[in-house]
Amino acid sequence: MTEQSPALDNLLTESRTFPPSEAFSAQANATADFYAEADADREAFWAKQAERLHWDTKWSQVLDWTNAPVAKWFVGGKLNVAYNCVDRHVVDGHGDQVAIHWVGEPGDNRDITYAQLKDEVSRAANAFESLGLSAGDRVAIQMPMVPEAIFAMLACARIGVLHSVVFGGFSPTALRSRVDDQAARIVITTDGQYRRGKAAPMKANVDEALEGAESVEKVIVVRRTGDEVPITEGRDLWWHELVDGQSAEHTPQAFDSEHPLFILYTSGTTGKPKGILHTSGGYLTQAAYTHHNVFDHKAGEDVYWCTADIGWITGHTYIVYGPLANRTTQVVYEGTPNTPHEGRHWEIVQQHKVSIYYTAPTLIRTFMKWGNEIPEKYDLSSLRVLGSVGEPINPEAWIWYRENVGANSAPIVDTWWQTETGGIMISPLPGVTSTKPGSAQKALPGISAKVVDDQGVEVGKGGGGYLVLDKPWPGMLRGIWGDEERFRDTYWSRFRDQGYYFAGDGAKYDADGDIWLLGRVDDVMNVSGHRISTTEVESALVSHPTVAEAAVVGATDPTTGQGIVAFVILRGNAVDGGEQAVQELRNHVAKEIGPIAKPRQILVVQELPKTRSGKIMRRLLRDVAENRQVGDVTTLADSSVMDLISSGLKSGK
Ligand code: 6R9
Repeated sequence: MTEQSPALDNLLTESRTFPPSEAFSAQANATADFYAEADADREAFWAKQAERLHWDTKWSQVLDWTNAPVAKWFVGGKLNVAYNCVDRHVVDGHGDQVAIHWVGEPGDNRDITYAQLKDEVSRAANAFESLGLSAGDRVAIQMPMVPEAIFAMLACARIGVLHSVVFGGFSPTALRSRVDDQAARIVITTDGQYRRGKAAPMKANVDEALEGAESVEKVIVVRRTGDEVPITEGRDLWWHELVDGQSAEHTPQAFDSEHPLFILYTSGTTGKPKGILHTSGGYLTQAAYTHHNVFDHKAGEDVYWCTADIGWITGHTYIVYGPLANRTTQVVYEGTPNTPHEGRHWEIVQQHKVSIYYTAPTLIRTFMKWGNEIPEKYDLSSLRVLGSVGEPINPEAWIWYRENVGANSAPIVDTWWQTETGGIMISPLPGVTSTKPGSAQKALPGISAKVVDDQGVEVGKGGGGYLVLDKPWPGMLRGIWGDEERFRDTYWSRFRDQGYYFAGDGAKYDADGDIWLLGRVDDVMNVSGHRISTTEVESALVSHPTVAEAAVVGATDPTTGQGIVAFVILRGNAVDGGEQAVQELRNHVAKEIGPIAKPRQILVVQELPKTRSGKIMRRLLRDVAENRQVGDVTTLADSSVMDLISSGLKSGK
């Protein structure tokens, strides 16, 4: 693939734009001159952003890049991340403000104020110290979205221990490889978790994972479902027995700005998961700065809701660290979006008057599939900013989101970033940017991104190629846990001469110079010499009224090199996927993009294989399209999906 020109055929054209309203701009946190200010002196700009935080010792240097690609930000500075996210708001007189409106799946609720959060985090920190944990140790957390998961993360941060959150749906094998890789001393979990209205076991999976795990000394179990679980004497401890009796006083210690904060494993599409390492001062600065400006967040006024799971980087940066550093009042919801009914999210928005809502395209397409009449039943007038993250958002899904959720007025911020970047990198600024459906548009002030060709030369307007980050940024990863060589290899070797970070994504500039993300470069297909992005074909399919979701892969083809194979889920009320419907879809793609992009084959399926963050695992679909045995499914959110697809295809459904 590397020998070919990286230029993608820019086939799909989308030209709608939505300028911000004057009223919104007048009150917006961000202004257009941020770009010029940051360009004039990037380090001064970031130093100003770091002033959002409480530093026990001020830094002496903003950036040290002499040991590139391992950056040091706010060199010499000292801070406590948990103090910044919790205590200081209480000290500033906001102890009674609700930090978390927690909504349990079965209908139970808990409102937690900043003062209560401070007590909970302090007790947990005291408990962890009583077990002998100290700065630099590692703790693995596999939990559903319960408040104790957030307490545990912050308690780790408070004592300088690295947490590593493993998505609740991951298998025992996936958990074990992560626990071993970091040599975690403690694992925290729950007895069970609610999924789709039912209590499912969690501790049992952890027990299976930890059989013979040498590094693990204790397992702390939070009671959630109340189901009985086997307890291993000497190893297992109940959270309530260990934590509840502890003192609510705990003095936070200031750690170096570069003290490690957490490890988060990212699946990647192939190979062993990478333990992405983040540190303290720079990460928290970028988290707070981006959350404030990209979501136009106003402390004490907005009610914010990010629907991510804490097992994903989005849950780390935009549920825990960014929002809490900014004294946000937020909703945290435990369950699935259709439990007990398909309007659950809108019911929560209405009840809590949510004003900022941040979710993933996969969920937006699911809402489309369920039908417009569901959100129509609720009062969504409190919503004023909408966000999207995780994948390119198809223009049709973007427009649906705007019309059916945002009352045709709330700005949509399509935020591009990665586990590795720590925080948002490319996004419109609400109140500043005229938004475009399907484009993340511009690097944020202080961030620099480029689209380059194979040689690392920036392409012109209208050109396509690879997305790179050409200047260091505060939230950047500081390495892959235990594997410095892989860190350099994966991200820094492709454009070594230029010193660029290679993001692994394809992208293009439009005529205005705005950036459009085109998916992972491994997802680019080559059909008769034309490089076509899976994203564009998927967007064309989703723009057809009968299609709710689509996943496209390139399968080896004797005549064209690769042939396009599409997997589609039809909308709730759509006709079933007979031969005629499939023909119509093929013709629709040909009309939208061009005959070259016409799928060779379209398969109607009930589900698509997705990761915890809703990304489609095309590698597995490629296996199906090429009639191969399906590969490793351990990072799927629901590992039974592949069986469903294979059996559906066999039975001709
Ligand atoms: C935050 C997160 C990173 C990959 C990234 C890209 C895709 C994320 C996107 C997007 C287009 C967006 N991605 N946001 N693509 N537009 N707004 O998702 O982190 O799980 O590490 O995934 O997700 O392909 O490279 P992570």
